[in-house]
Amino acid sequence: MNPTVKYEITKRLLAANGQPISGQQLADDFGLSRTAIWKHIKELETEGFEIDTVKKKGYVLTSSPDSLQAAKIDQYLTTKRFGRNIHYQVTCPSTQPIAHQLVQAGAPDGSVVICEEQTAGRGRLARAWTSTQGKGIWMSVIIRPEIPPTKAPQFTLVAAVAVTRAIEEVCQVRTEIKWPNDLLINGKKCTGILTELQADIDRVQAIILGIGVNANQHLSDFPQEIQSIATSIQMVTGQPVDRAQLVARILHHLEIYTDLYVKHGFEPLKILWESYSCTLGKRIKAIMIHQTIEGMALGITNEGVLQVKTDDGQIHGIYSADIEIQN
Ligand code: BT5
Repeated sequence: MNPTVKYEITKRLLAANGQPISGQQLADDFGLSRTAIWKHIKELETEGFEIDTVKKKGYVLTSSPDSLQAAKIDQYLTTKRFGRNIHYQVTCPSTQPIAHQLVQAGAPDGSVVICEEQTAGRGRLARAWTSTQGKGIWMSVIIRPEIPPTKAPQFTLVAAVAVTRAIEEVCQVRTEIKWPNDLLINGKKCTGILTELQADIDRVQAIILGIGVNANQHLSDFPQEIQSIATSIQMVTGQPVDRAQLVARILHHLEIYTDLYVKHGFEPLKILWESYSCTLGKRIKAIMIHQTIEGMALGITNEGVLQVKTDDGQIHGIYSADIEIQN
């Protein structure tokens, strides 16, 4: 069965807003028989779409599954490039290696790999990322900016601002950014960001931005060992999140902030980042692979480097670390 036709039929049904769509019209538009259209409709039903057949009028979509397939995201998309090429899988080990392969195959700027469940989701330093089936947003966005590799790490901060804004707008809840890659609600982690890179010596080929958002989990969906540190948006607001709408909004802000960053650098985004930060002005412990530094988090530079003042008055620039906030 042609996946493009199925995608287009799904889009048409979603856009019809409960109005019937004639089977004959679909058949004419796609150059197929009515039986072929009917087969696509039956397949959509196996995927959880509920479709009534109304005599002499056509097909009516009465409900659609809570899934992240392209047609569902597409109905909310406002972007030019981001999310215009979506690779959807129900389950996969991790969206990151798939995105890396797509980069090699020439996937365009703004391509997205997204799934319902990751069986081997990953965080930084090969840590595990829990990605429960159908409850969150597990996606990798391929970005192809014209920048040198030294400007790539700030994409974690750019993405943090984009996701924060999107969650605030779609779910009416404020998240705080814990430098560099965590979004917290009430001090618990609801989003993690993983920035990976394919680059030549002097030019970025692609940034592979992994974004994991806990949307609709209950506490029992998290493994015991992270129940005290993790949260989901629904756990805080009590409202289920329309994941497809949130994905589209994240992509909306990500496209705008990416373009802004590539054109004007981090400075215009820094004020926004600072306004959402829960790290600055606090006493923190920065745990790095070979060193731990304790002190006051003063600010970030335009390069995204965290500045920490230790008790002896020295100021240290920290490029990457795990942060514990102490007050
Ligand atoms: C991160 O790493 O926070 C980056 C997470 C990126 C996940 C996305 S999902 C789509 C894409 N595909 C992938 O395979 N990954 C990306 P880090 O800062 O190292 O945090 C990892 C730590 O967060 C773990 O060691 C746990 O303590 C905790 N953790 C694991 N799963 C979690 C979850 N679902 N919610 C909150 N905390 C979690």
